[in-house]
Amino acid sequence: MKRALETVRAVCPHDCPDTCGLVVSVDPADGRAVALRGDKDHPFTRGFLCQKVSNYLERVYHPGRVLYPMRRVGRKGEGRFERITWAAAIKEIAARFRESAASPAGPQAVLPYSYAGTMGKLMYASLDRRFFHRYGASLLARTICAEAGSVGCDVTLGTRAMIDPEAAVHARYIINWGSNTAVTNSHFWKIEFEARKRGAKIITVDPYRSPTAARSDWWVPVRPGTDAALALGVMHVIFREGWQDQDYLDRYCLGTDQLRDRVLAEFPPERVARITGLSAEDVERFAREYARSSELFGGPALIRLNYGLQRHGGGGTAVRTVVCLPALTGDWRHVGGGALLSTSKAYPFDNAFLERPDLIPPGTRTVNMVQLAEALHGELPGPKVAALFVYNSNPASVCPDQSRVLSGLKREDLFTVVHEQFQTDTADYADILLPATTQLEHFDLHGSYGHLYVQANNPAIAPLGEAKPNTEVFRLLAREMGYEPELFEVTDEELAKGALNGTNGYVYPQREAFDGISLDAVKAGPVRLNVPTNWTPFAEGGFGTPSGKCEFYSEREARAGRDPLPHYAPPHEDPQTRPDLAAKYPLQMLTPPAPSFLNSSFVNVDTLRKTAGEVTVEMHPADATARGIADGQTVTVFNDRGRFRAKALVGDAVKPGVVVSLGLWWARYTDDGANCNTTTSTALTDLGGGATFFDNLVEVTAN
Ligand SMILES: Nc1nc2c(c(=O)[nH]1)N[C@H]1C(S)=C(S)[C@@H](COP(=O)(O)OP(=O)(O)OC[C@H]3O[C@@H](n4cnc5c(=O)[nH]c(N)nc54)[C@H](O)[C@@H]3O)O[C@H]1N2
Ligand SMILES: Nc1nc2c(c(=O)[nH]1)N[C@H]1C(S)=C(S)[C@@H](COP(=O)(O)OP(=O)(O)OC[C@H]3O[C@@H](n4cnc5c(=O)[nH]c(N)nc54)[C@H](O)[C@@H]3O)O[C@H]1N2
Ligand SMILES: [Mo]
Repeated sequence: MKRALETVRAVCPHDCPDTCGLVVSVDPADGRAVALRGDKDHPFTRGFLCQKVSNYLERVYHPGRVLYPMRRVGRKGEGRFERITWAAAIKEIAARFRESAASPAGPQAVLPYSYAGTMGKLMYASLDRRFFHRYGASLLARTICAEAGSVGCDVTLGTRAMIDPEAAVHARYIINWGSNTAVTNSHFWKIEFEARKRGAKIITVDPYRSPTAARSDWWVPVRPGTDAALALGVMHVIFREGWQDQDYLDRYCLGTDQLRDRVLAEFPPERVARITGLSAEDVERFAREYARSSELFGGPALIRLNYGLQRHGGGGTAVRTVVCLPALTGDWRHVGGGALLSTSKAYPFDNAFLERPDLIPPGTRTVNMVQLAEALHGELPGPKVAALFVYNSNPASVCPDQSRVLSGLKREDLFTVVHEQFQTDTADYADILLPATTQLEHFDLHGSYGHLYVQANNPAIAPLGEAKPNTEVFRLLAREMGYEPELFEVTDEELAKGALNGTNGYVYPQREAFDGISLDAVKAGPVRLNVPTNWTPFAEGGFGTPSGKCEFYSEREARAGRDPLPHYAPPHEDPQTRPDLAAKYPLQMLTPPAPSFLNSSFVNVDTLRKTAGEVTVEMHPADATARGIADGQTVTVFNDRGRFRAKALVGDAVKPGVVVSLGLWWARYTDDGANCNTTTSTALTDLGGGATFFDNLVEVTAN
């Protein structure tokens, strides 16, 4: 007789706004997961999964899983290892850490390096942070993705731009701004399409005709890094025509007169057209449709703002500027109107309880993760990194200035630990490689940055091989170091309970969002935060800024010695302001991830790599012809930092002067062992110290 399968409720842990509910079927006879599908009862993700996660069991049971602790036997980067025991691995790591702490460089020569391989609250940041804080390691500024926009939003709104994503069905003019929503946020894209059925118009502001742009009613091909200029031009037209919601401005905003004076004087559509590469008519049309959305389309306008515009020198200011728009039009008043970057701040998790920042020794330096190349070569203030502990991240593939990251990882005097599920490009450089569990093998608690439900991930299967969750690795290390049991002998469930109970962390705007939400309830299925249906957080102002208003004029920015008003800051590598650099490298290159990868995750899953095809570079026929490049030909993309080979795709997905190479490939699956990050730079954004991956001038040659 066939035995009934057990079903377990789980959560997709990957760095994506959708945070899907999963249902895993396990065969009790051998404890093996035999099926994984979307949770139909999840109010937001409704049972639909992306291609990557529908194939998740291929990832979990991948023959390339790291299953045992290992020590390097070959040269660094060769990826040859021998199996050792957990006890030996932990002993060796602790000994190296003690050695570092006793050396003249001190504990700050140890650098933890992690990002969002998993977004689970416990595996992303809990005992790992406690451990490194207790030890006194260098702090890591986790800036590689979202910091420019977070700080940009914060200047204007005092929190992230957010609305209830489910309310977006009521929007009637939807702008995907630097957002490949159809791919990177596919459940929200469904909502956009539902709104479209009800009469909404969908537009996409993107230099690349992404899948989202291609399926929108209007593709607005702004020149890379010039979004702030576009937004300021739109404001010019709104004020010139008197289309602003003066009542909203008078009640809830600060600095309207200064903003109006600036945009009327400095950002007429003709100037904006020269900066952005759009026509003045398109700027006028954009402003008209946006500001008069109710009249023209029957409802409010919504900006789905994402990360594309942030990854440029002026990316922080671009976000700061774009999120001023819904206050000008008063769209925040209306259900579904406003702007949405991230709902993460709606969750009042007690991060201080999880991470214990009070343990950080005073004066500890912070290393910006974008500048790993500099950190490994001893070019930052403070001690040269002597030991690196990598988890939840694959810096050899995802960091800018890849050649210098790799030469740093090759240093013979560097001790590198990598805790991973797979032998990634980074793992190849490890001295000690530790096996990590996947989401099916551990417990975790989840918020989301794209919806408003709290979820628990229940473990479905036993850890494969000797894999251990992140929390357990730091329990073992803390024990070996002799650290306080009250800090580390805490179970994952206790951590989750504490995270749900507390409200010590920075929380805005809804402190009560967790009231009455118990861990038991969350383990049984997704629980909506305590926020009203069709939540409109800023309908009556109530912003998180010091003044409580939407701050066009920012006293904080003035005090920091920066421009107190929204403005346009050109990219670092801008052909208009850097003609010297553009003479050598005339093409602005964007490198967003290929749809079937998640940054560098999933590249090793055969089905998904086949879908992605190969490394390509998309270019306009005018640029191809000028270089004697034919469609389908292999070309070299390069600048002073590095080079990589790619297949040229010649077509009209980009305008002249822009090229796109979808990432983020692992070295072993490319012809030349390099990916697009050989060409990207470690220069930072104007606000937040973020990465500038898309601010990158290159040349392409036909050989
Ligand atoms: N399938 C899939 N989903 C993902 C991810 C993934 O790798 N794969 N990554 C996840 C993560 S970590 C993140 S942060 C999010 C990212 O989500 P998105 O921000 O939606 O994704 P990106 O592809 O990085 O960038 C979006 C678009 O911005 C465009 N862009 C580049 N420069 C500019 C510019 O100057 N101005 C404007 N207006 N647009 C510009 C790019 O061409 C790209 O089409 O997605 C998450 N979801
Ligand atoms: N050129 C260019 N570079 C980019 C980007 C781009 O668009 N263009 N995107 C940037 C963005 S948006 C981001 S967010 C970063 C992402 O950079 P990363 O955070 O490094 O993301 P991933 O490439 O997904 O690698 C995550 C790794 O964590 C591992 N992992 C998953 N779960 C666990 C776990 O529970 N424990 C441990 N120990 N490991 C685990 C996975 O196997 C995977 O190898 O990349 C950035 N890099
Ligand atoms: Mo990201």
